[in-house]
Amino acid sequence: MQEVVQRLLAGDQRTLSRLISLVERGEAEAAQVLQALDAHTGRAYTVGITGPPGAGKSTIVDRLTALLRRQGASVGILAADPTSPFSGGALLGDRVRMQRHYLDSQVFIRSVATRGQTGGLPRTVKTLARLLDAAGKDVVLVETVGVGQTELGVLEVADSVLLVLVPESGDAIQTLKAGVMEIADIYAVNKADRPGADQLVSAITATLQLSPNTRGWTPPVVKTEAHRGEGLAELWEQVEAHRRFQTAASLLSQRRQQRRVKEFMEMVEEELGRRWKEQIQREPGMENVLQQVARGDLEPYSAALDMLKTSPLLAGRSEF
Ligand SMILES: Nc1nc2c(ncn2[C@@H]2O[C@H](COP(=O)(O)OP(=O)(O)OP(=O)(O)O)[C@@H](O)[C@H]2O)c(=O)[nH]1
Ligand SMILES: [Mg+2]
Repeated sequence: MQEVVQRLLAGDQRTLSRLISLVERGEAEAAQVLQALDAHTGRAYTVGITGPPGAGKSTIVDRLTALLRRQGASVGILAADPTSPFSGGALLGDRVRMQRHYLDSQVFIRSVATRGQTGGLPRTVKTLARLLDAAGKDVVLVETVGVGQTELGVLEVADSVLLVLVPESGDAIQTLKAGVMEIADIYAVNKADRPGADQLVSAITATLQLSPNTRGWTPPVVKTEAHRGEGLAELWEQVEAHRRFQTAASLLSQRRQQRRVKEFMEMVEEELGRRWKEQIQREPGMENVLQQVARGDLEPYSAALDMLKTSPLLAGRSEF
């Protein structure tokens, strides 16, 4: 195991790939590896890129990666693939869009399936971001499609959140209405080559002025034309500015501490859920209870609570 850890710390991409699979499959060895790596994390800066489907998130990620590579920074990319009806074929498109980085040993790209997760990002993304951090990536970019409230999860993994909106899209206005704006640290109005970009910038700015600014940071709005690489340098400058702001105000460490606690809680929940299911399946009489619930002899809501009350797993724990 020690050898694997050493190889990862040295930035070996194949080891990184293997460890990511280990974590995704939830294998026992993952815990030891993560523990050994923990002291080597905290260096990478994580940026979440979210926004409606097709807004240009992957194009921005691709361009930012190129820019960061020119600055000599190494980059890890996690693309949350929601496998939702909204984004069919997105992954293939991303592969094409990010093709030029696949051969670069200083860029690591991985898509993370989020199938079956309800809302937000799966816990795994937080864990994987830490792996990329330990592997020495200077910047970790996390792309997530935001539909409705789902992009809120990106808050929990990123040091800075970039919300990508586009003119001429009902989505943008929906997003403004949905209050999702609160999560964004920086706005990109992408596809600024299209009509309506300036109006969208004004609309965002106006909305920001209405919402009370409790964080001491007014999110900048940057116009971009990602497909041509326009505005990307300014966008990254704003990320850097946000990083400096958060560091100076001790907000960055706070944010990261909260993230660790959140990951811990999610892991507890996940593991409890898993153990419960196992236990429940083994419990004598459970088959019978399930049949009664199915037939209508037992009411699902109250029967679940009754079952928990009498389960040996919780015996003597009245606080449940
Ligand atoms: N006109 C114009 N097209 C753009 C711009 N940026 C990206 N595109 C195009 O918009 C399309 C979608 O871009 P993506 O980067 O795949 O968007 P995405 O947000 O990652 O999409 P999903 O991951 O599927 O939600 C592609 O065809 C891009 O070439 C831009 O600034 N202007
Ligand atoms: Mg994409």
